[in-house]
Amino acid sequence: MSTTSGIMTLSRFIVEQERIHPEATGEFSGLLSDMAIAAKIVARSVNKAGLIDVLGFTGDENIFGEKVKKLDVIANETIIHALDHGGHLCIMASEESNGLIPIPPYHKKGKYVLLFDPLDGSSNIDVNVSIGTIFSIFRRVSEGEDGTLEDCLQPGYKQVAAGYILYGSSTMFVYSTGNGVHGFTFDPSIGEFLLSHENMKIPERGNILSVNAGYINRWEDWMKRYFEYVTQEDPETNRPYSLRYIGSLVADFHRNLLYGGIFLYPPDRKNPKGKLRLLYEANPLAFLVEKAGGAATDGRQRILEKVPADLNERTPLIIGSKREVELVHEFIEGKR
Ligand code: AHM
Ligand code: MG
Repeated sequence: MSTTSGIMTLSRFIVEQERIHPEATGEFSGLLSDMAIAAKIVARSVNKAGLIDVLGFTGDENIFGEKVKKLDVIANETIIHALDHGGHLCIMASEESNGLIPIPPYHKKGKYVLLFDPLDGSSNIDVNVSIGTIFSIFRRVSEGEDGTLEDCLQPGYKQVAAGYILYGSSTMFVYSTGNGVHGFTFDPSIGEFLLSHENMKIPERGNILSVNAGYINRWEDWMKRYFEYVTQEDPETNRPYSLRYIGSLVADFHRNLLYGGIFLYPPDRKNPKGKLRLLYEANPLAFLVEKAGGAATDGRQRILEKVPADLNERTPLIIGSKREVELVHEFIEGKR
């Protein structure tokens, strides 16, 4: 006999979490709920992505004479418009927008700051491979009504919440407010995210390695030695690590979170600071991985301790199971 008593929707979960904090005003819950609505709208666009060609929208303009927007632009605009009028935010910034995104003057301002990458994994958008949205939430530090750059350039350990939406074989909403990392799977038949992965913990070790090994000749010496090491037969497991690289950070991160392993985007000869963005990619995932028991560094320090100098700052990223990150550091420090 089926029962619905055990079903926990994202909205109910958010409200129940709020009850744990008697001082909560509901503003934060409202912000997360708006994010969930944005996620559903973006998921709908992502699911229709392949139909653009079928419907003949191949040129710069669609049949209505409108410009066909790229999916990452659509996702960016969707998130901005789903969140700019809720009264919860004072400022936003996005990987897709230049500079700060102010809250329009006619909307109420709130005490939170939202930073996001609307559609991560852009090279996979047109080929039906998993992509995602990543978000990071801070409490404002500036005085005055409108948020400022200072509100956006806070170190990652000050995040009050972070999460991602993975548009994969199903759509998932994963987030943490510091109290566990929780995953919800979208059920399109009822239009709700349902709790499917409560309190996720990343295994302490894992032999999945996610890195773009095509850059091997640009890598620094420690990275080449590490790669050589993990591609040898491991006497314990009788096999080398498995290389798994989707090219969508969210999807690679999600798999490694569940199975254990490590993702690296190291510095290289061409990109001494790596490629990934501190504010929109590294910080939110570092927050999540630490809450799940893992680790994230730039090879020198914890990602969450880095003080950003500008919105588009890039950082090398080493993120995943705790022991795997420690192993990489042994190579960086020349111990191996
Ligand atoms: P994007 O924000 O333009 O999509 O770039 C970020 C993506 C990550 O999702 C992915 O891990 C990485 O870039 C892949 O880069 P590369 O092709 O250099 O391996
Ligand atoms: Mg990105």
